[in-house]
Amino acid sequence: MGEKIEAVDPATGEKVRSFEVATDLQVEKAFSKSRGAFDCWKDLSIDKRCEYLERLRKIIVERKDELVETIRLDTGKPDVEALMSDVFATLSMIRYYEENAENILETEKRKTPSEYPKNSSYVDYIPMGVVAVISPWNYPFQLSVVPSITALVAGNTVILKPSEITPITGEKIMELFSKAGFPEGVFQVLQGGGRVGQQMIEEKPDKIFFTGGVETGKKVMENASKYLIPVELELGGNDAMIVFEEADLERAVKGAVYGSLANAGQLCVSIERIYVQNSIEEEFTRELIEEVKKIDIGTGRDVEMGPMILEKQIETVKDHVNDALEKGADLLTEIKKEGSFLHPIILNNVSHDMKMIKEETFGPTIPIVPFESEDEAVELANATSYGLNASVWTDDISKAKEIVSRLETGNCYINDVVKNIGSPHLPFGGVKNSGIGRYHGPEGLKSFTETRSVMINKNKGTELNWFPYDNDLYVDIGDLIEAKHGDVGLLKKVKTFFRLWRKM
Ligand code: TXE
Repeated sequence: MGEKIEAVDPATGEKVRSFEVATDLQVEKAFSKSRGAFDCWKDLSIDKRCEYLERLRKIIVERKDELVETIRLDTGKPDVEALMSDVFATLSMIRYYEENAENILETEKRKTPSEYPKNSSYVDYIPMGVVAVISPWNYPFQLSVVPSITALVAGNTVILKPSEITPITGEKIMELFSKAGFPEGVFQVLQGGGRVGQQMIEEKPDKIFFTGGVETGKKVMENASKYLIPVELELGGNDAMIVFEEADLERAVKGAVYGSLANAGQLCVSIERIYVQNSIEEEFTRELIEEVKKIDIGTGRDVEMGPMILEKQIETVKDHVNDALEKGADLLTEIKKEGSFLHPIILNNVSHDMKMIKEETFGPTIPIVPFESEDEAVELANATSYGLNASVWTDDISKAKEIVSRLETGNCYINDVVKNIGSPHLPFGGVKNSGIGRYHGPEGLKSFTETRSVMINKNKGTELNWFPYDNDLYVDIGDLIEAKHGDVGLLKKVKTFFRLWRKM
């Protein structure tokens, strides 16, 4: 009997199904199949690859309700959350590639330096090979399918390892890709946990796209470094929300509640810390407490917050809350846990020596910290090892942009939260401990390619820089340096170029 993983419904704690974990031999075979499939897939035109994407998009649209049910079984998240943030966000990304991939990846003409006469230059974006996508449990559909289709449209083949916490969604993804008719071996799913992920790295993929925790991300990078495999890491966040006194208070409160509690806080871009200007702190906090009372907890269509997906995560939340309370924070809501459903936890009097502020809690906690000045707000927001997303709230957009320019984050939202990650046009990724690399947008698509630069020389005869080296060449190069980079007049420049042109 092989190793198994159990799919557990987080809402009930009941085991739903068990899955066979991929053996080392299966991992090896999957890679060899993927390499075989790459030979044909890489040669397809982008247009042709997009036909597969289009078929996949249509199938996802047709089966969206069934997908929501699958995601619910794995995560317990509210139906709207699954439909909007897993299904809709993925469809937008597919459509974006259908409409833009060809343009983004087309051969680009580049300038050629004047000392290379009769030369021309261009850049090609070429497929890398087999891409390993290792994905997490919080958005098991979006965070698996988006990197996978990005790699595929760029001409790579993909092996996806979904999180061992959400294998049902992983299986469903494979079913959808098969239905869309992707050629055998172009896209495969391997079920399993860390051991399978590690084994995949040993098979030396040509790129690894990892989404998950910082510690695991470091391990992935360390293992990949043995073979110099390029690694893209989408890790956690500790996102700050900065609310200035002139902001629309009602909107900011509602935004804070959504940003902190969407997916029960199990979201890499969830609001983890709220900094509120002194003068409005009291009113903001009072309204926030009232707004949080409106949140319905449970599963299905008309609830806002589902269960914690992973038991281990409940322990992290408890640990962060206890640490804050021991260090003097005030609890503004009751701590309530029903099964794996946690109720929102609002705290004030929190400080930067508490885990809740320093680390990623990944749960439904809302710590509020007052600030006096713009400088203080920026300093507090940057006082973390993470740098994923942040939001700035004020009616004064120039002021907001100035604040944003001083924040150490990969992404920022002015007067809103979270959904900037859903724009396919914008690159997304973190700085500091939040990761390495960008996906989404043109930058993200290109990151799944190798850049090949090409120069063509239509010159006849010999070249100025070729052997032999002698004093004449030394003088010529010296003159060229003066003409190109020195402070000489136009006439001297033209004369030098005219003299050397014939030798180039
Ligand atoms: O994820 P892991 P965990 C954060 C969140 C959470 C913490 C840890 O704070 O508390 O990360 O979560 C695979 N080689 N986020 O431990 O372990 C694993 O099987 C290769 C933020 O549950 O990072 C899974 O497929 N792969 C994040 C994937 O890595 C390995 C979302 C992620 O699991 C491996 C999730 C190994 N050695 C958690 N070990 C976000 N950015 O949204 C494990 N894996």
